[in-house]
Amino acid sequence: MQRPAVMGVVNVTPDSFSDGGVHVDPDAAAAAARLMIEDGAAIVDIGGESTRPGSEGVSLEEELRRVIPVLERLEGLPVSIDTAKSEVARRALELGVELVNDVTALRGDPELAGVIANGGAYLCLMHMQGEPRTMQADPRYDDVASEVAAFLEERLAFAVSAGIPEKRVCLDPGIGFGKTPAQNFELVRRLDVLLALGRPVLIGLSRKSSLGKLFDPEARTGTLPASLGAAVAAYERGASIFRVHDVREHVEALTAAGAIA
Ligand code: HH2
Repeated sequence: MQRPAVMGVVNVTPDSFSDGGVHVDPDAAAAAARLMIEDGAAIVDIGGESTRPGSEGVSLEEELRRVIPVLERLEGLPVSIDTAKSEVARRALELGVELVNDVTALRGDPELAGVIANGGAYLCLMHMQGEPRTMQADPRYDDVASEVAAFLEERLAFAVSAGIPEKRVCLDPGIGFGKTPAQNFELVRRLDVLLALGRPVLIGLSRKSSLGKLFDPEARTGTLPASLGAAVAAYERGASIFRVHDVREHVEALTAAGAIA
């Protein structure tokens, strides 16, 4: 079993579903990212656009205004950029960012694949059914695990054909992106179907509403203990990268799980 790697989340947004408004000041965002690295994060994911259910997206100018000052303050540290925009990625890579986390899996901006290939960056390809504005309306699958795997296999082939080496790509089933709680849990339960593609799997369960809904049908976020339990369950099924808001707690939980594994 691979050692678990934790990706800390810093959303430089007013409206992210769980940390919206917390890190809008660039000094505060950079300080939060540094603390996550001290707490054991392998990388910190900086995002300037919320993709929560119902969100509309932001302009290029606004996204740059949010993330560039933070990236400037983090030069030399392990950072990824959560963006679907090639210009944001290009500027981020110039500032030393190592990984592009694209929730559209290279279906959004046609220039993005070239920017990643030329910059020699790592890439996370994520599955999403529909788009954030409407994706939770009525998600449907015949077989969620095999449909998500087929999508990611096709997107991986596309990335490789665009010049991004396969060994630089990780795959993510996109927990909460056009999926019911039952579909999210089935994806984790059947992670072997994704692992068969031969790439590391990243999972973002942290604070997601599927976890909260186990206890309260109206919940919009999940609790920390539920996030930790779900991360360990995903680790035991082969996930190796964990995108989380509470870094120290996940590092401890996953280190314990890793010691037993
Ligand atoms: N989840 C969110 C955003 N980006 N990227 C990947 N690869 N996987 C995920 O599961 C994922 C992601 C949503 O969480 P968050 O960033 O906390 O919220 P928001 O999109 O509202 O900013």
